[in-house]
Amino acid sequence: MKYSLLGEALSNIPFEERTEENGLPFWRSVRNPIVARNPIKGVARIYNSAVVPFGAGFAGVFRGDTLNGWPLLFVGFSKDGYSFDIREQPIRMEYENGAPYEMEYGYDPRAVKIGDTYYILWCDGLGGQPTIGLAETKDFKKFVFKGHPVLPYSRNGVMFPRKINGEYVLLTRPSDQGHTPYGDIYLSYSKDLEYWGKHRLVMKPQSSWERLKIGAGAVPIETSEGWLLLYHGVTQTCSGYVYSMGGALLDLDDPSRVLHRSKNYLLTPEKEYECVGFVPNVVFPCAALSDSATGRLALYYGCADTVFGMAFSTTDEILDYILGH
Ligand code: BMA
Repeated sequence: MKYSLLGEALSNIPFEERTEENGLPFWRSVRNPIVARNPIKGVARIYNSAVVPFGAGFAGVFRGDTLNGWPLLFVGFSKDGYSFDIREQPIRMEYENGAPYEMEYGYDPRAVKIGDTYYILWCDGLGGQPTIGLAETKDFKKFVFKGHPVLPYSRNGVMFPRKINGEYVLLTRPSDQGHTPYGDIYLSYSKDLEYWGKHRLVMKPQSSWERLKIGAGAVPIETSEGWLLLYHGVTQTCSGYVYSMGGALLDLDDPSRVLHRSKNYLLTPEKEYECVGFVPNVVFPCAALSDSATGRLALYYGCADTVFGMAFSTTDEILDYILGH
């Protein structure tokens, strides 16, 4: 391996050899979509969702749009990282005192393990307005709601997988009430997961394919060259938005510093299940598994706001692509 992955080894990472030669660093699973339409009773579409290693397999927090059009979060488990047993009851959260947390809606979840705790972040309603919700779980059965790190309006909350200089670090994308036609990635620090501050701008749209807005995607991956951030970028065409995936490397000690950033996208809607659906032309990364022993990476991403897919790459291919473009 040319570049090292500094995270943990994951010997059971799902992985497939390269099948696509389109000049991009990622290739899609031949099993896509891994979650198809109408996946569980009462849910029409599961797409932008989070997957993490859990026990001997994997756990997922899924965005499911119900038959009345309302987005909620669902939990699921998998032995192999491909087939998930997704529970039909939406996730119920509680406050630390055991009182139920009434979630207005929940979408685009991310999940990260820090120490022995999994933190779930998602787009949550606060007074009906979108912002980031934060919850913790150890077993994916009991979810304790920890509050809203930032005020409305915000989306795409993603936490780094370890403290940096003694503090938790959170990426967000301040926005507005609707389908925001702008947006930059910011970060905030916290010593206790309760009070967040020291807000910094990380990056703004740069290339034409992301000229409207960008938002953090998967949990940043620690490499010898910096934090690998896979993010989504949106452009506007005469027939609507197009969501692609970009890649950047952030400074390990000061992740508000962008060291390198690819001018080209790393993945863009090409397959029919990415180009046709509830919202056409969307690839929306939310999670990535990585194996430090081999440098392999498995990406989970939503496709056309309709189904859920996977793509694969290696740290060497991704970093060479970012550094070369
Ligand atoms: C964003 C979010 C995502 C969605 C995308 C494309 O604003 O709502 O959940 O995938 O739009 O519709």
